[in-house]
Amino acid sequence: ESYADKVKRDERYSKLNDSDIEAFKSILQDSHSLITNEDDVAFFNEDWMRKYRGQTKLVLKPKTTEQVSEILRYCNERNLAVVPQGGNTGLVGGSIPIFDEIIISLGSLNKIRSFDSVSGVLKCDAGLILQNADEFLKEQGYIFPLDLGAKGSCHVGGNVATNAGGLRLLRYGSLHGSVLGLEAVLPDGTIYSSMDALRKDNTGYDLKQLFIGSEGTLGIITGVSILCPSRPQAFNVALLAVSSYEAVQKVFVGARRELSEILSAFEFMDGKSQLLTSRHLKADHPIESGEYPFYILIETSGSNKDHDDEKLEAFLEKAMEDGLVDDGIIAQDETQVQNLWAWRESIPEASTIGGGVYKYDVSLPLADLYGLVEAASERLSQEGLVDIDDASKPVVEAIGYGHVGDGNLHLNVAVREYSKRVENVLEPFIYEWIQSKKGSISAEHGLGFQKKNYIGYSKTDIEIKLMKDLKEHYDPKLIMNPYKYI
Ligand code: FAD
Ligand code: 2HG
Ligand code: ZN
Repeated sequence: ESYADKVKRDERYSKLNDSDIEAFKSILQDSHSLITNEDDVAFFNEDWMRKYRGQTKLVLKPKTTEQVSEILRYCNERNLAVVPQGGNTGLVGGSIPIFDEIIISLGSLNKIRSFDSVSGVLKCDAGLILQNADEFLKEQGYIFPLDLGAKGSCHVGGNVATNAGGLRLLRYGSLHGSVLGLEAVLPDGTIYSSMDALRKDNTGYDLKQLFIGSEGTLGIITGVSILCPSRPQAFNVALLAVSSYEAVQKVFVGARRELSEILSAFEFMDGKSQLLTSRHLKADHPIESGEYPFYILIETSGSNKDHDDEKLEAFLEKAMEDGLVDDGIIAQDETQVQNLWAWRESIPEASTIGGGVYKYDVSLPLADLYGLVEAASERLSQEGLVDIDDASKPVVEAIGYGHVGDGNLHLNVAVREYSKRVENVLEPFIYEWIQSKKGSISAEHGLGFQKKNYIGYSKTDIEIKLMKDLKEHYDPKLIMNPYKYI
């Protein structure tokens, strides 16, 4: 997608020269930590959706917090703009440069620092891959309090920088609660650390919160201290089919009431999303893809399998008797658990089936949640833009799914190519619709580059001014992740 019309390179930033490269080589002390080869750099310049492409000529991969500090101090003095990059799985174009900003990848800062098996506090480097963190915790009988489809690539630091929500926020809450401390490097090289943080500590401002969800605009997170729950011993997953969005809401109310403390995820998917996923996975749906207008995935987790099985079965029996659930399946073993989850977790990939996707990650009052998918679909149809089988139409399908338990919808408009025509039909229409329902234009993915001009739909002028004041205080030369939301 071309975005040169949206933003111009800011000439206040210096251009990289040979002596800069020499300076970085001497900081990093290792030729593998500095990438300049065009083919290798290309990988870091492009985002997961292949929607945004930067033009950096340099990727730095520091191995220590001190190296990050020296790099930032140098860049700040030289007015060189930078982009922190974790696993590059972000979905709003925040992790790639817009022009020639230097990428600072955290991929080599990836060690577990310590784990306290009594308190459950994990301390790790920011570049640790989420799945690696969880696998380590599994051996200790603990679980990472965040889970998401990108776990094999995303970093714990990237999760904190985006305040990722994911599939189990319903159970374990937001990172604003579970992160106990951070280590971060400010643009002038100052190392801030609250890694020794305790569960309770009311001594002044809670500074770490500023970095959680800051999307690389204030500093680089290098270390994370996080409280991890005990790993549940029993997991159950059920996939259900229902005939209306009304029924989705009723099943949710019932699940909270009857499954209560063992409910760990409540996700919904529309029939269209399951049809696309079926084509993407080249597999038959466990129930029947597209046959029902809505599907629900319920996960329970607890400490006693018999107890959980009994509760889930009784709940489903009642939901079917009440006519809320039309069909359903309960996973019988670990393979089936994974298989049922795949029909939810593969949707982001399935949404790229046509070549591109416009993503809207929104918070809405539950009653209005699916209304946005209907409104967007109607608008696209009125314009004659959608057809799942007709390759001459730019849009494949508009699908809705998400973390219904958190009031978080993912509207994905799968397209055959990125085009201004489709974008103009969708934006700002979608943002206006969300504002009219008092929702948020980003529930969990952040603003990044995609929504940089739309923050006003969810924040007041005063809020935006306070954010800008903070940004200018911590990053007076504005070298951190420029051209993005702030
Ligand atoms: P990146 O993409 O590399 O970076 C994201 C942003 O954080 C950028 O602005 C970057 O500059 C900044 N950043 C990264 N690391 C640091 C650091 N160490 N210090 C400072 N800034 C940093 N998100 C959800 O909330 N819930 C989901 O369920 C979910 N599922 C996903 C499923 C898939 C298949 C994919 C592709 C993405 C999904 N996401 C989800 C998006 C989500 O934002 C990311 O997966 C994840 O949190 C980003 O981590 P990352 O390491 O890839 O960060
Ligand atoms: C999810 O919940 C992620 O699967 C990704 O947040 C959503 O791709 C999306 O739009
Ligand atoms: Zn999500």
